[in-house]
Amino acid sequence: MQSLDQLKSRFARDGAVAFDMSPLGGIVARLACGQHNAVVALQGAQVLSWRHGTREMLWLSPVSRLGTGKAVRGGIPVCWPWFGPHPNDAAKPAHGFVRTRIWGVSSTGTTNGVASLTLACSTTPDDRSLWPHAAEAELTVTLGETLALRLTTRNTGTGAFDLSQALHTYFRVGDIGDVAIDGLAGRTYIDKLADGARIVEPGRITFGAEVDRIYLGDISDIALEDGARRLRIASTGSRSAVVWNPWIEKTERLGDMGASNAFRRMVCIETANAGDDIVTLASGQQTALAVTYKVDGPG
Ligand code: TA6
Repeated sequence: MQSLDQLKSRFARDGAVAFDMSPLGGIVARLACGQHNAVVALQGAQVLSWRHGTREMLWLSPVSRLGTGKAVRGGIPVCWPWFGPHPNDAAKPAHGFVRTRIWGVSSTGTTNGVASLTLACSTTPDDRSLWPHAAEAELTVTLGETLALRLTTRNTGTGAFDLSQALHTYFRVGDIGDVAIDGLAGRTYIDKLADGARIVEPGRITFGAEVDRIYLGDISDIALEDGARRLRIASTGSRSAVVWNPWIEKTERLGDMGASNAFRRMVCIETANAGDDIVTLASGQQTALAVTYKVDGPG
């Protein structure tokens, strides 16, 4: 595991990439580009914060801590190498096993003020009981006027495997009652709250109860309306998007959202390979899941 001093000497980039110990209890990278900033934990390669100017764009539970053995609630968790319950053993952790792993920094950069950070995590022989394949995940986070993430998976083993994954982004909103999502009208979604019923989305999505859906098909351009503010979500390498808000009862059940009404300040829109959108990688093959977030409306 890389020490803080090693990271500072090898990968810090003046004015663009710095490393320090977060008050949450783990090493983080701090990216800066002009008046924009992002914070990425080495644990889980998880973006914890993205400040576009003075506005925090991501929701993070106030009770989340690093190094507890539990995934941090909020920011952009990396669900890999499976999304949701384990493909054939519900007793295994949901959303894969890399959210609590310390990823290694493999590179940092700054070009024309845009800051980038690449982290990597490989499966080990000890992981075979969880997932009997060999693979490497690499996440590149790029901060400029936009925030971009690219999650590359390489099959480093001898056999093929099926991969499902998600960039499980928790967006911070003013109030869920003022939120609408455009770009998914006409798409079929799997409703996880209705025994997996498949329903065609008639129009823009608004919220008045728990929502947990996997939208399928061309989801390459989604817009999040949060009152007067608008965020564009452009993805590649994905034919599924998850929309989730836990609402009252699930917030209670989760127990780590920080407040019983915390669901009012967040919505998850996740760029994924999930549901029917599973990627099969032969030995030596790779695939990339990528998303770019652009603030459209008033900052
Ligand atoms: O992406 C939505 C979802 O699958 C929900 O069903 C809920 O379980 C959420 O992910 C959070 O999962 P986590 O394992 O982080 O508690």
